[in-house]
Amino acid sequence: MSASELQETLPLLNVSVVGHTNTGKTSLIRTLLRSTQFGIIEDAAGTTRHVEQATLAVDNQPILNLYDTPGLEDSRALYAHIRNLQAKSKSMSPVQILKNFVEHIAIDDPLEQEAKVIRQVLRSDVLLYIIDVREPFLEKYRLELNVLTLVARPIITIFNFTAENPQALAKWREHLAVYNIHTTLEFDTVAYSFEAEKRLYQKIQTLVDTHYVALQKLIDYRAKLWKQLCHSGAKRVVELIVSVACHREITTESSKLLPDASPEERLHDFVRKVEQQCLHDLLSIFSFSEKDVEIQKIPVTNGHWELDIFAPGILKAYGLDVGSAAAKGAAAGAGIDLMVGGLSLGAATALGAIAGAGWSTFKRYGDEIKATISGNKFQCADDATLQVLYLRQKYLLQKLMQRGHAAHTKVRVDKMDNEKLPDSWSKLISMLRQNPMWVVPSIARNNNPHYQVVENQLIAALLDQENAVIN
Ligand SMILES: Nc1nc2c(ncn2[C@@H]2O[C@H](COP(=O)(O)OP(=O)(O)OP(=O)(O)O)[C@@H](O)[C@H]2O)c(=O)[nH]1
Ligand SMILES: [Mg+2]
Repeated sequence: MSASELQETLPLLNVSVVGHTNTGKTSLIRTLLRSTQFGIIEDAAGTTRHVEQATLAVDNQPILNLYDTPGLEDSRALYAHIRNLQAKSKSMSPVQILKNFVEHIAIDDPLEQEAKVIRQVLRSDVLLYIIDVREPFLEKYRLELNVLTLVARPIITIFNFTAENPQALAKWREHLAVYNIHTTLEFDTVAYSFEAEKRLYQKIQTLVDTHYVALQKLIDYRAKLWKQLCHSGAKRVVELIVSVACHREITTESSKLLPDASPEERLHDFVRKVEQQCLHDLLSIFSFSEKDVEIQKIPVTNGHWELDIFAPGILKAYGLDVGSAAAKGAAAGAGIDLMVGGLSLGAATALGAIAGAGWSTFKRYGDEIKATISGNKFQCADDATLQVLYLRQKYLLQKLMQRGHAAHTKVRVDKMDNEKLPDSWSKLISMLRQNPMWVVPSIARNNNPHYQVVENQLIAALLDQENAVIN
Protein backbone atom coordinates (compact mmCIF):
# COMPACT_ATOMS: atom_id res chain seq x y z
CA MET A 1 0.00 0.00 0.00
CA SER A 2 1.41 3.42 -0.97
CA ALA A 3 1.72 6.26 1.53
CA SER A 4 -1.22 8.09 0.00
CA GLU A 5 -3.43 4.96 -0.07
CA LEU A 6 -2.56 4.34 3.54
CA GLN A 7 -3.59 7.91 4.38
CA GLU A 8 -6.88 7.55 2.57
CA THR A 9 -7.83 4.72 4.91
CA LEU A 10 -7.19 6.91 7.95
CA PRO A 11 -10.14 8.26 9.90
CA LEU A 12 -11.06 11.87 9.16
CA LEU A 13 -9.07 14.52 10.92
CA ASN A 14 -11.11 16.18 13.66
CA VAL A 15 -10.36 19.85 14.16
CA SER A 16 -12.21 21.77 16.85
CA VAL A 17 -12.54 25.51 17.06
CA VAL A 18 -12.41 26.59 20.68
CA GLY A 19 -11.95 29.74 22.71
CA HIS A 20 -13.57 32.30 24.87
CA THR A 21 -17.07 33.32 24.01
CA ASN A 22 -17.61 35.92 21.26
CA THR A 23 -14.11 35.67 19.78
CA GLY A 24 -15.26 34.68 16.27
CA LYS A 25 -15.24 30.85 16.29
CA THR A 26 -18.41 30.50 14.25
CA SER A 27 -17.22 33.33 12.01
CA LEU A 28 -14.03 31.43 11.23
CA ILE A 29 -15.96 28.35 10.14
CA ARG A 30 -18.33 30.39 7.98
CA THR A 31 -15.40 31.99 6.25
CA LEU A 32 -13.68 28.65 5.66
CA LEU A 33 -16.91 27.18 4.29
CA ARG A 34 -17.59 30.35 2.27
CA SER A 35 -21.11 30.18 3.53
CA THR A 36 -23.23 32.62 5.47
CA GLN A 37 -25.53 29.75 6.40
CA PHE A 38 -23.40 27.93 8.98
CA GLY A 39 -24.37 28.49 12.64
CA ILE A 40 -25.40 31.75 14.20
CA ILE A 41 -23.14 34.74 14.58
CA GLU A 42 -23.84 37.57 16.95
CA ASP A 43 -21.96 40.18 18.84
CA ALA A 44 -22.98 38.64 22.15
CA ALA A 45 -21.68 36.05 24.55
CA GLY A 46 -23.03 32.50 24.41
CA THR A 47 -24.36 32.57 20.84
CA THR A 48 -23.33 29.01 19.95
CA ARG A 49 -24.96 26.63 22.43
CA HIS A 50 -24.05 23.23 20.96
CA VAL A 51 -21.18 21.59 19.14
CA GLU A 52 -21.79 21.77 15.38
CA GLN A 53 -19.96 19.93 12.68
CA ALA A 54 -18.95 20.90 9.15
CA THR A 55 -16.86 18.86 6.74
CA LEU A 56 -14.25 20.04 4.28
CA ALA A 57 -14.03 17.77 1.26
CA VAL A 58 -12.13 17.40 -1.99
CA ASP A 59 -14.41 16.42 -4.85
CA ASN A 60 -16.87 14.88 -2.37
CA GLN A 61 -14.12 13.02 -0.54
CA PRO A 62 -14.24 14.27 3.07
CA ILE A 63 -10.85 15.39 4.39
CA LEU A 64 -11.49 16.97 7.74
CA ASN A 65 -14.26 17.70 10.17
CA LEU A 66 -14.47 21.14 11.66
CA TYR A 67 -16.32 21.48 14.95
CA ASP A 68 -17.74 24.72 16.20
CA THR A 69 -18.02 24.76 19.98
CA PRO A 70 -19.82 26.97 22.48
CA GLY A 71 -17.61 29.67 23.91
CA LEU A 72 -15.93 29.12 27.25
CA GLU A 73 -17.71 31.53 29.53
CA ASP A 74 -16.74 30.85 33.10
CA SER A 75 -13.07 29.91 32.88
CA ARG A 76 -12.50 30.71 36.52
CA ALA A 77 -15.15 28.22 37.74
CA LEU A 78 -13.99 25.62 35.22
CA TYR A 79 -10.39 25.91 36.31
CA ALA A 80 -11.30 25.78 40.01
CA HIS A 81 -13.45 22.70 39.42
CA ILE A 82 -10.72 20.82 37.54
CA ARG A 83 -8.12 21.75 40.17
CA ASN A 84 -10.44 20.38 42.78
CA LEU A 85 -10.82 17.10 40.88
CA GLN A 86 -7.03 16.90 40.45
CA ALA A 87 -6.51 17.40 44.16
CA LYS A 88 -9.00 14.64 44.92
CA SER A 89 -7.57 12.09 42.48
CA LYS A 90 -3.83 12.58 42.42
CA SER A 91 -3.16 9.27 40.65
CA MET A 92 -5.30 10.13 37.61
CA SER A 93 -3.80 11.57 34.44
CA PRO A 94 -5.04 15.03 33.37
CA VAL A 95 -6.94 13.46 30.43
CA GLN A 96 -8.63 10.97 32.77
CA ILE A 97 -9.64 13.82 35.02
CA LEU A 98 -11.21 15.72 32.16
CA LYS A 99 -13.00 12.57 30.95
CA ASN A 100 -14.32 12.07 34.42
CA PHE A 101 -15.53 15.64 34.51
CA VAL A 102 -17.52 15.41 31.25
CA GLU A 103 -18.95 11.99 32.11
CA HIS A 104 -20.36 13.13 35.41
CA ILE A 105 -21.67 16.55 34.58
CA ALA A 106 -25.37 17.11 35.32
CA ILE A 107 -27.65 18.55 32.62
CA ASP A 108 -28.32 21.77 34.52
CA ASP A 109 -24.83 22.13 35.98
CA PRO A 110 -23.52 25.72 35.65
CA LEU A 111 -20.47 24.22 33.89
CA GLU A 112 -22.54 22.25 31.37
CA GLN A 113 -21.53 24.57 28.51
CA GLU A 114 -17.85 24.18 29.38
CA ALA A 115 -18.28 20.41 29.62
CA LYS A 116 -19.57 20.31 26.03
CA VAL A 117 -16.41 22.04 24.90
CA ILE A 118 -14.10 19.77 26.86
CA ARG A 119 -15.94 16.68 25.57
CA GLN A 120 -15.32 17.84 22.03
CA VAL A 121 -11.72 18.79 22.75
CA LEU A 122 -11.07 15.25 24.00
CA ARG A 123 -12.30 13.87 20.65
CA SER A 124 -10.12 16.18 18.58
CA ASP A 125 -6.82 15.79 16.77
CA VAL A 126 -6.10 19.51 16.60
CA LEU A 127 -7.48 22.55 18.37
CA LEU A 128 -7.88 25.96 16.78
CA TYR A 129 -7.84 28.36 19.67
CA ILE A 130 -9.40 31.67 18.64
CA ILE A 131 -8.34 34.89 20.28
CA ASP A 132 -9.79 38.36 19.98
CA VAL A 133 -6.50 40.27 19.90
CA ARG A 134 -8.19 43.52 20.87
CA GLU A 135 -8.35 42.16 24.40
CA PRO A 136 -5.36 42.10 26.74
CA PHE A 137 -4.15 38.76 28.10
CA LEU A 138 -6.69 38.61 30.89
CA GLU A 139 -6.84 36.07 33.68
CA LYS A 140 -9.73 34.27 31.93
CA TYR A 141 -7.43 33.37 29.03
CA ARG A 142 -4.70 32.12 31.36
CA LEU A 143 -7.18 29.87 33.18
CA GLU A 144 -8.71 28.64 29.94
CA LEU A 145 -5.29 27.71 28.59
CA ASN A 146 -4.42 25.91 31.81
CA VAL A 147 -7.38 23.61 31.18
CA LEU A 148 -7.08 23.25 27.39
CA THR A 149 -3.40 22.31 27.52
CA LEU A 150 -4.21 19.43 29.90
CA VAL A 151 -5.63 17.52 26.92
CA ALA A 152 -2.21 17.45 25.27
CA ARG A 153 -3.49 18.10 21.76
CA PRO A 154 -1.68 20.31 19.27
CA ILE A 155 -3.03 23.86 19.48
CA ILE A 156 -2.94 26.44 16.72
CA THR A 157 -3.77 29.88 17.99
CA ILE A 158 -5.75 31.99 15.57
CA PHE A 159 -5.46 35.71 16.06
CA ASN A 160 -8.77 37.22 15.07
CA PHE A 161 -9.70 40.91 14.78
CA THR A 162 -6.12 41.53 13.70
CA ALA A 163 -7.07 44.34 11.35
CA GLU A 164 -8.17 46.31 14.39
CA ASN A 165 -5.15 45.78 16.64
CA PRO A 166 -2.04 44.56 14.80
CA GLN A 167 0.30 45.82 17.57
CA ALA A 168 -1.11 43.35 20.10
CA LEU A 169 0.21 40.25 18.37
CA ALA A 170 3.76 40.30 19.74
CA LYS A 171 2.52 40.50 23.32
CA TRP A 172 0.04 37.68 22.72
CA ARG A 173 2.79 35.49 21.28
CA GLU A 174 4.90 36.03 24.39
CA HIS A 175 2.05 35.00 26.68
CA LEU A 176 1.26 31.90 24.64
CA ALA A 177 4.88 30.77 24.56
CA VAL A 178 4.64 30.29 28.33
CA TYR A 179 2.08 27.55 27.57
CA ASN A 180 4.35 26.07 24.96
CA ILE A 181 2.08 27.27 22.19
CA HIS A 182 4.21 28.54 19.34
CA THR A 183 1.98 27.87 16.38
CA THR A 184 0.00 30.98 15.66
CA LEU A 185 -1.76 32.38 12.68
CA GLU A 186 -3.29 35.72 11.80
CA PHE A 187 -6.65 35.02 10.30
CA ASP A 188 -9.07 37.86 10.31
CA THR A 189 -12.39 36.21 9.57
CA VAL A 190 -13.82 39.42 8.21
CA ALA A 191 -10.91 40.61 6.07
CA TYR A 192 -10.40 37.40 4.15
CA SER A 193 -7.27 36.31 2.30
CA PHE A 194 -6.79 32.94 0.69
CA GLU A 195 -3.13 32.97 1.75
CA ALA A 196 -4.19 32.95 5.40
CA GLU A 197 -6.57 30.06 4.77
CA LYS A 198 -3.82 28.11 3.04
CA ARG A 199 -1.39 28.75 5.88
CA LEU A 200 -3.97 27.38 8.31
CA TYR A 201 -4.06 24.02 6.51
CA GLN A 202 -0.28 24.04 6.22
CA LYS A 203 0.07 24.53 9.96
CA ILE A 204 -2.26 21.62 10.61
CA GLN A 205 -0.20 19.63 8.14
CA THR A 206 3.02 20.19 10.07
CA LEU A 207 1.34 19.28 13.35
CA VAL A 208 -0.42 16.14 12.14
CA ASP A 209 2.04 14.44 9.89
CA THR A 210 -0.13 11.35 9.40
CA HIS A 211 -2.63 13.37 7.35
CA TYR A 212 -0.04 15.21 5.28
CA VAL A 213 -1.11 13.86 1.89
CA ALA A 214 -4.83 14.34 2.48
CA LEU A 215 -4.25 17.89 3.69
CA GLN A 216 -2.07 18.64 0.66
CA LYS A 217 -4.97 17.51 -1.52
CA LEU A 218 -7.23 19.87 0.37
CA ILE A 219 -4.79 22.77 -0.03
CA ASP A 220 -4.45 22.18 -3.78
CA TYR A 221 -8.17 21.78 -4.22
CA ARG A 222 -9.07 24.89 -2.26
CA ALA A 223 -6.42 26.87 -4.15
CA LYS A 224 -7.88 25.70 -7.44
CA LEU A 225 -11.40 26.60 -6.35
CA TRP A 226 -10.34 30.02 -5.16
CA LYS A 227 -8.54 30.73 -8.42
CA GLN A 228 -11.59 29.64 -10.39
CA LEU A 229 -13.85 31.80 -8.29
CA CYS A 230 -11.75 34.93 -8.78
CA HIS A 231 -11.37 34.15 -12.47
CA SER A 232 -15.13 33.71 -12.89
CA GLY A 233 -15.73 37.02 -11.13
CA ALA A 234 -13.24 38.85 -13.35
CA LYS A 235 -14.60 37.16 -16.44
CA ARG A 236 -18.07 38.32 -15.55
CA VAL A 237 -16.85 41.92 -15.33
CA VAL A 238 -15.11 41.56 -18.70
CA GLU A 239 -18.38 40.31 -20.18
CA LEU A 240 -19.99 43.53 -18.96
CA ILE A 241 -17.28 45.73 -20.46
CA VAL A 242 -17.48 43.83 -23.74
CA SER A 243 -21.25 44.02 -23.92
CA VAL A 244 -21.21 47.77 -23.35
CA ALA A 245 -18.18 48.56 -25.54
CA CYS A 246 -19.63 46.56 -28.43
CA HIS A 247 -23.19 47.74 -28.00
CA ARG A 248 -24.57 50.16 -30.59
CA GLU A 249 -27.80 52.04 -30.72
CA ILE A 250 -28.88 53.00 -34.19
CA THR A 251 -30.82 56.14 -34.99
CA THR A 252 -32.42 56.30 -38.39
CA GLU A 253 -33.85 59.43 -39.92
CA SER A 254 -37.33 57.96 -39.53
CA SER A 255 -36.86 56.78 -35.94
CA LYS A 256 -36.06 60.34 -34.94
CA LEU A 257 -39.70 61.18 -35.58
CA LEU A 258 -40.99 58.46 -33.24
CA PRO A 259 -42.11 59.46 -29.75
CA ASP A 260 -40.18 56.50 -28.18
CA ALA A 261 -37.19 56.89 -25.94
CA SER A 262 -34.28 58.57 -27.65
CA PRO A 263 -31.25 56.41 -28.55
CA GLU A 264 -29.36 58.18 -25.76
CA GLU A 265 -32.00 57.13 -23.25
CA ARG A 266 -32.07 53.62 -24.63
CA LEU A 267 -28.30 53.42 -24.37
CA HIS A 268 -28.33 54.73 -20.82
CA ASP A 269 -31.00 52.22 -19.84
CA PHE A 270 -29.06 49.43 -21.44
CA VAL A 271 -25.86 50.33 -19.57
CA ARG A 272 -27.67 50.61 -16.24
CA LYS A 273 -29.40 47.29 -16.78
CA VAL A 274 -26.30 45.31 -17.70
CA GLU A 275 -24.29 46.85 -14.89
CA GLN A 276 -26.95 45.83 -12.41
CA GLN A 277 -26.97 42.29 -13.77
CA CYS A 278 -23.21 42.12 -13.38
CA LEU A 279 -23.45 43.30 -9.79
CA HIS A 280 -26.02 40.64 -9.04
CA ASP A 281 -23.96 37.90 -10.70
CA LEU A 282 -20.80 38.89 -8.86
CA LEU A 283 -22.60 38.63 -5.55
CA SER A 284 -23.85 35.16 -6.32
CA ILE A 285 -20.47 33.97 -7.67
CA PHE A 286 -18.97 34.80 -4.28
CA SER A 287 -22.02 33.48 -2.35
CA PHE A 288 -22.96 36.86 -0.99
CA SER A 289 -26.22 38.75 -0.95
CA GLU A 290 -27.19 42.38 -1.28
CA LYS A 291 -27.10 42.57 2.49
CA ASP A 292 -23.36 41.99 2.40
CA VAL A 293 -22.91 44.85 -0.01
CA GLU A 294 -24.76 47.07 2.39
CA ILE A 295 -22.65 45.89 5.30
CA GLN A 296 -19.45 46.53 3.42
CA LYS A 297 -20.74 50.05 2.66
CA ILE A 298 -20.29 49.51 -1.03
CA PRO A 299 -22.43 52.30 -2.43
CA VAL A 300 -25.22 50.16 -3.77
CA THR A 301 -28.92 50.37 -2.89
CA ASN A 302 -31.54 47.92 -4.12
CA GLY A 303 -29.13 46.47 -6.63
CA HIS A 304 -28.18 49.86 -8.10
CA TRP A 305 -25.04 51.84 -7.51
CA GLU A 306 -25.98 54.89 -5.49
CA LEU A 307 -24.22 57.18 -7.89
CA ASP A 308 -25.83 56.71 -11.27
CA ILE A 309 -23.33 56.01 -13.98
CA PHE A 310 -24.56 59.00 -15.95
CA ALA A 311 -24.69 61.40 -13.03
CA PRO A 312 -22.67 64.58 -13.31
CA GLY A 313 -19.54 64.35 -11.21
CA ILE A 314 -19.23 60.61 -11.58
CA LEU A 315 -15.80 60.82 -13.14
CA LYS A 316 -14.42 62.82 -10.29
CA ALA A 317 -15.94 60.35 -7.85
CA TYR A 318 -14.00 57.57 -9.54
CA GLY A 319 -10.79 59.53 -9.67
CA LEU A 320 -10.84 59.96 -13.44
CA ASP A 321 -9.20 62.84 -15.22
CA VAL A 322 -12.04 65.28 -15.82
CA GLY A 323 -9.73 67.48 -17.82
CA SER A 324 -9.51 65.17 -20.81
CA ALA A 325 -11.71 65.76 -23.83
CA ALA A 326 -13.66 62.52 -23.51
CA ALA A 327 -14.14 63.04 -19.82
CA LYS A 328 -15.59 66.51 -20.25
CA GLY A 329 -18.49 65.10 -22.26
CA ALA A 330 -19.29 62.46 -19.70
CA ALA A 331 -18.97 64.88 -16.82
CA ALA A 332 -21.76 66.78 -18.46
CA GLY A 333 -23.78 63.60 -18.50
CA ALA A 334 -23.46 62.79 -22.20
CA GLY A 335 -21.86 59.35 -22.02
CA ILE A 336 -22.42 58.90 -25.72
CA ASP A 337 -20.08 58.71 -28.63
CA LEU A 338 -20.94 58.64 -32.29
CA MET A 339 -19.00 55.93 -33.96
CA VAL A 340 -17.59 55.48 -37.38
CA GLY A 341 -15.40 52.50 -37.87
CA GLY A 342 -14.17 52.38 -34.32
CA LEU A 343 -13.36 56.08 -34.27
CA SER A 344 -15.56 58.77 -32.89
CA LEU A 345 -17.38 60.64 -35.60
CA GLY A 346 -15.31 63.78 -35.15
CA ALA A 347 -12.02 61.96 -35.42
CA ALA A 348 -13.13 59.88 -38.37
CA THR A 349 -14.27 62.88 -40.32
CA ALA A 350 -11.05 64.69 -39.59
CA LEU A 351 -9.06 61.77 -40.92
CA GLY A 352 -11.17 61.67 -44.04
CA ALA A 353 -12.22 58.16 -43.17
CA ILE A 354 -15.65 58.60 -44.67
CA ALA A 355 -14.82 60.50 -47.82
CA GLY A 356 -11.70 58.62 -48.75
CA ALA A 357 -12.40 55.14 -47.41
CA GLY A 358 -10.72 52.41 -49.44
CA TRP A 359 -12.36 49.04 -50.14
CA SER A 360 -10.82 47.30 -47.14
CA THR A 361 -12.03 50.00 -44.78
CA PHE A 362 -15.43 49.89 -46.36
CA LYS A 363 -15.61 46.12 -46.03
CA ARG A 364 -14.81 46.29 -42.38
CA TYR A 365 -16.75 49.38 -41.37
CA GLY A 366 -19.26 49.39 -44.19
CA ASP A 367 -22.29 49.40 -41.95
CA GLU A 368 -21.15 52.43 -40.02
CA ILE A 369 -20.09 54.29 -43.10
CA LYS A 370 -23.30 53.49 -44.92
CA ALA A 371 -25.24 54.47 -41.83
CA THR A 372 -23.43 57.77 -41.57
CA ILE A 373 -23.86 58.59 -45.25
CA SER A 374 -27.55 57.74 -45.14
CA GLY A 375 -28.03 59.98 -42.11
CA ASN A 376 -28.37 57.09 -39.66
CA LYS A 377 -26.14 57.13 -36.62
CA PHE A 378 -24.60 54.51 -34.42
CA GLN A 379 -24.30 55.56 -30.85
CA CYS A 380 -22.06 53.87 -28.35
CA ALA A 381 -21.17 54.32 -24.73
CA ASP A 382 -18.20 56.63 -24.61
CA ASP A 383 -14.83 55.85 -23.15
CA ALA A 384 -15.48 57.65 -19.88
CA THR A 385 -18.58 55.53 -19.26
CA LEU A 386 -16.57 52.39 -19.90
CA GLN A 387 -13.88 53.60 -17.54
CA VAL A 388 -16.34 54.17 -14.72
CA LEU A 389 -17.94 50.78 -15.35
CA TYR A 390 -14.57 49.08 -15.22
CA LEU A 391 -13.38 50.92 -12.11
CA ARG A 392 -16.40 50.33 -9.99
CA GLN A 393 -16.82 46.71 -10.93
CA LYS A 394 -13.15 46.18 -10.15
CA TYR A 395 -13.70 47.85 -6.80
CA LEU A 396 -16.65 45.57 -6.07
CA LEU A 397 -14.75 42.49 -7.20
CA GLN A 398 -11.79 43.31 -4.95
CA LYS A 399 -14.09 43.93 -1.99
CA LEU A 400 -15.88 40.60 -2.47
CA MET A 401 -12.58 38.76 -2.80
CA GLN A 402 -11.45 40.18 0.54
CA ARG A 403 -14.66 39.65 2.43
CA GLY A 404 -15.05 36.77 4.86
CA HIS A 405 -18.46 35.19 5.26
CA ALA A 406 -18.89 36.39 8.83
CA ALA A 407 -21.70 38.86 9.42
CA HIS A 408 -20.19 42.07 10.60
CA THR A 409 -21.16 45.69 10.87
CA LYS A 410 -17.89 47.58 10.91
CA VAL A 411 -16.44 48.72 7.65
CA ARG A 412 -12.81 48.71 6.69
CA VAL A 413 -12.90 50.62 3.44
CA ASP A 414 -15.74 52.81 2.38
CA LYS A 415 -14.06 54.97 -0.25
CA MET A 416 -12.83 54.15 -3.71
CA ASP A 417 -9.37 52.69 -3.48
CA ASN A 418 -6.82 53.80 -5.98
CA GLU A 419 -7.96 51.39 -8.64
CA LYS A 420 -6.44 52.19 -11.98
CA LEU A 421 -7.23 51.39 -15.57
CA PRO A 422 -5.27 48.63 -17.31
CA ASP A 423 -2.07 49.82 -18.99
CA SER A 424 -3.37 49.02 -22.45
CA TRP A 425 -6.90 50.27 -21.82
CA SER A 426 -7.28 52.38 -25.00
CA LYS A 427 -5.94 49.60 -27.21
CA LEU A 428 -8.27 47.03 -25.66
CA ILE A 429 -11.36 49.22 -25.89
CA SER A 430 -10.62 50.22 -29.44
CA MET A 431 -10.33 46.53 -30.35
CA LEU A 432 -13.74 45.88 -28.78
CA ARG A 433 -15.36 48.81 -30.53
CA GLN A 434 -14.13 47.60 -33.85
CA ASN A 435 -15.79 44.25 -33.31
CA PRO A 436 -19.42 44.95 -32.51
CA MET A 437 -20.33 41.34 -33.30
CA TRP A 438 -18.62 40.38 -30.03
CA VAL A 439 -21.53 41.94 -28.16
CA VAL A 440 -23.04 38.53 -27.42
CA PRO A 441 -21.02 35.50 -26.35
CA SER A 442 -20.49 32.90 -29.05
CA ILE A 443 -18.08 30.06 -29.67
CA ALA A 444 -16.58 31.96 -32.62
CA ARG A 445 -15.99 35.01 -30.43
CA ASN A 446 -14.57 33.05 -27.54
CA ASN A 447 -12.16 31.20 -29.83
CA ASN A 448 -11.06 34.31 -31.65
CA PRO A 449 -7.41 34.91 -30.68
CA HIS A 450 -7.88 38.71 -30.72
CA TYR A 451 -10.84 38.40 -28.39
CA GLN A 452 -8.85 36.11 -26.13
CA VAL A 453 -6.06 38.69 -25.84
CA VAL A 454 -8.53 41.38 -24.84
CA GLU A 455 -10.28 39.09 -22.39
CA ASN A 456 -7.08 37.81 -20.79
CA GLN A 457 -5.61 41.27 -20.41
CA LEU A 458 -8.74 42.64 -18.81
CA ILE A 459 -9.04 39.66 -16.47
CA ALA A 460 -5.40 40.02 -15.44
CA ALA A 461 -5.86 43.73 -14.79
CA LEU A 462 -8.99 43.13 -12.72
CA LEU A 463 -7.10 40.61 -10.61
CA ASP A 464 -4.02 42.84 -10.39
CA GLN A 465 -1.96 40.31 -12.30
CA GLU A 466 -1.15 42.43 -15.32
CA ASN A 467 2.56 41.73 -15.19
CA ALA A 468 1.90 38.01 -15.28
CA VAL A 469 0.26 38.21 -18.73
CA ILE A 470 2.41 37.43 -21.72
CA ASN A 471 0.99 39.04 -24.83
N1 LIG B 1 -14.25 43.16 13.21
C1 LIG B 1 -14.32 41.85 13.25
N2 LIG B 1 -15.42 41.28 13.76
C2 LIG B 1 -15.47 39.95 13.83
C3 LIG B 1 -14.42 39.13 13.38
N3 LIG B 1 -14.75 37.83 13.62
C4 LIG B 1 -15.97 37.86 14.20
N4 LIG B 1 -16.41 39.12 14.32
C5 LIG B 1 -17.66 39.55 14.95
O1 LIG B 1 -17.61 39.14 16.31
C6 LIG B 1 -18.90 38.75 16.78
C7 LIG B 1 -18.85 37.34 17.35
O2 LIG B 1 -18.61 36.41 16.35
P1 LIG B 1 -19.05 34.88 16.51
O3 LIG B 1 -18.49 34.17 15.33
O4 LIG B 1 -20.49 34.75 16.79
O5 LIG B 1 -18.22 34.50 17.81
P2 LIG B 1 -18.22 33.10 18.58
O6 LIG B 1 -16.83 32.97 19.13
O7 LIG B 1 -18.71 32.02 17.72
O8 LIG B 1 -19.22 33.44 19.76
P3 LIG B 1 -19.97 32.39 20.74
O9 LIG B 1 -20.64 31.38 19.91
O10 LIG B 1 -20.93 33.27 21.47
O11 LIG B 1 -18.92 31.85 21.64
C8 LIG B 1 -19.81 38.87 15.57
O12 LIG B 1 -20.47 40.11 15.67
C9 LIG B 1 -18.88 38.86 14.39
O13 LIG B 1 -19.39 39.57 13.29
C10 LIG B 1 -13.26 39.79 12.83
O14 LIG B 1 -12.30 39.18 12.39
N5 LIG B 1 -13.27 41.14 12.81
MG1 LIG C 1 -20.28 30.79 17.96
